Amino acid sequence: MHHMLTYNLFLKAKPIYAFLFLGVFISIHTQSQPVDATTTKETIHLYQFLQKSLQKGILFGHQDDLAYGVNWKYVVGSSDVKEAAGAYPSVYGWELGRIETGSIKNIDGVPFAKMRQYIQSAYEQGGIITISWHLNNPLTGKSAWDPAPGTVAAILPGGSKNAIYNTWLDKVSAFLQSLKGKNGSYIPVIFRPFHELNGNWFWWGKAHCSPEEIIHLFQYTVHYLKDVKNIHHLLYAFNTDQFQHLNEYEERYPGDAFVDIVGFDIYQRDTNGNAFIQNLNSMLTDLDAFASKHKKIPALTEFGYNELPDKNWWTTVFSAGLKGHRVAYVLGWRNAGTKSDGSKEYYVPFSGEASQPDFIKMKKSGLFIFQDKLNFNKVYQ
Ligand code: BMA
Repeated sequence: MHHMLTYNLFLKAKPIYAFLFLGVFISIHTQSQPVDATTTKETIHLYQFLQKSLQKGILFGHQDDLAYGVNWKYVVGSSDVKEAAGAYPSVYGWELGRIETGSIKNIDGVPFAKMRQYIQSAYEQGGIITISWHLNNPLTGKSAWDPAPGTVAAILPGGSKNAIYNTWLDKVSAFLQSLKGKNGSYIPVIFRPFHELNGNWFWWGKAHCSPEEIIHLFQYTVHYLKDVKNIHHLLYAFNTDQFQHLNEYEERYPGDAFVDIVGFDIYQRDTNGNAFIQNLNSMLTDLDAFASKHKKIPALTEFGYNELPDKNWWTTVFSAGLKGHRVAYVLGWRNAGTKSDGSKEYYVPFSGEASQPDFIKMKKSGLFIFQDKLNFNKVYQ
């Protein structure tokens, strides 16, 4: 009788063992762990979810999605992606620029208090959060686009502005530590500092520092957040702008111990869709090779074709370039609408925008995963 009971229990428990086995199998198979060995349970689950999703589809993301769109601002529940395609994006990009100055609003006017709420509400629905930082130039006090030579060297340990940079990291840390879900857990964040570092437009760009300096700065930043501030709910993303060859990509890579996600940013800037597809194809092929070799998660960390001049862009260009590649997520840049200088900026459709039907077609194709396919347990538990 006793044995019978044990056997029955075993039979009942079997699916659980099968899941355990599957979990062990997946982790052995992928053989990679987040940079932060003491990261939270939710962050590890996000990391594993991103790896699994590589086999299922590409997570569709959008910058500032819940804060504003082309024709609206700060309307709770609103989203251009949702209004265009019937579902929220699954990845949400946010930007910390100006937090270092103590400002209550970011570089694009988004109050940090609202940003925190949007992040919290997306998290509860299984949304994935990634954060960039167009930080001012700590040497000159001007913007991120002030490429004064020697800035990177000045903020490294021993440099004249290292102490200032540390206080800026303290402010970033305070915001990151304020991100908690209903259950009290820290909200995992894919942190993406020093983006597009092979370009020359930011002070951390290629022409303004040596590979050793920027690598040191990236490593120092990870170390400071993780070991000095004790933040353990981050995945770290390294990303370049467009690159010609993999050696250009590798030149400023901070190393496997400092990076979880590898990517690049790409924008279509003229009407030549075929050239864009070819570019995307060749860079994604390189990125995949790099990601496989280093056991990192590949992603398209920013993309866009401003004002979407081609109404069939989503299926005939964007999807065509992505198809057949391993990409965990893509992040469309912000739908700023009409800016103060009169220029327009938007990268995803809104209701009634010309490429909306093609965007819906793209969503139906199943190549992408939107938030309607996710929930909190699936991503974080
Ligand atoms: C740029 C543009 C700017 C914005 C900046 C930081 O690419 O969208 O308008 O201020 O990103 O978000």
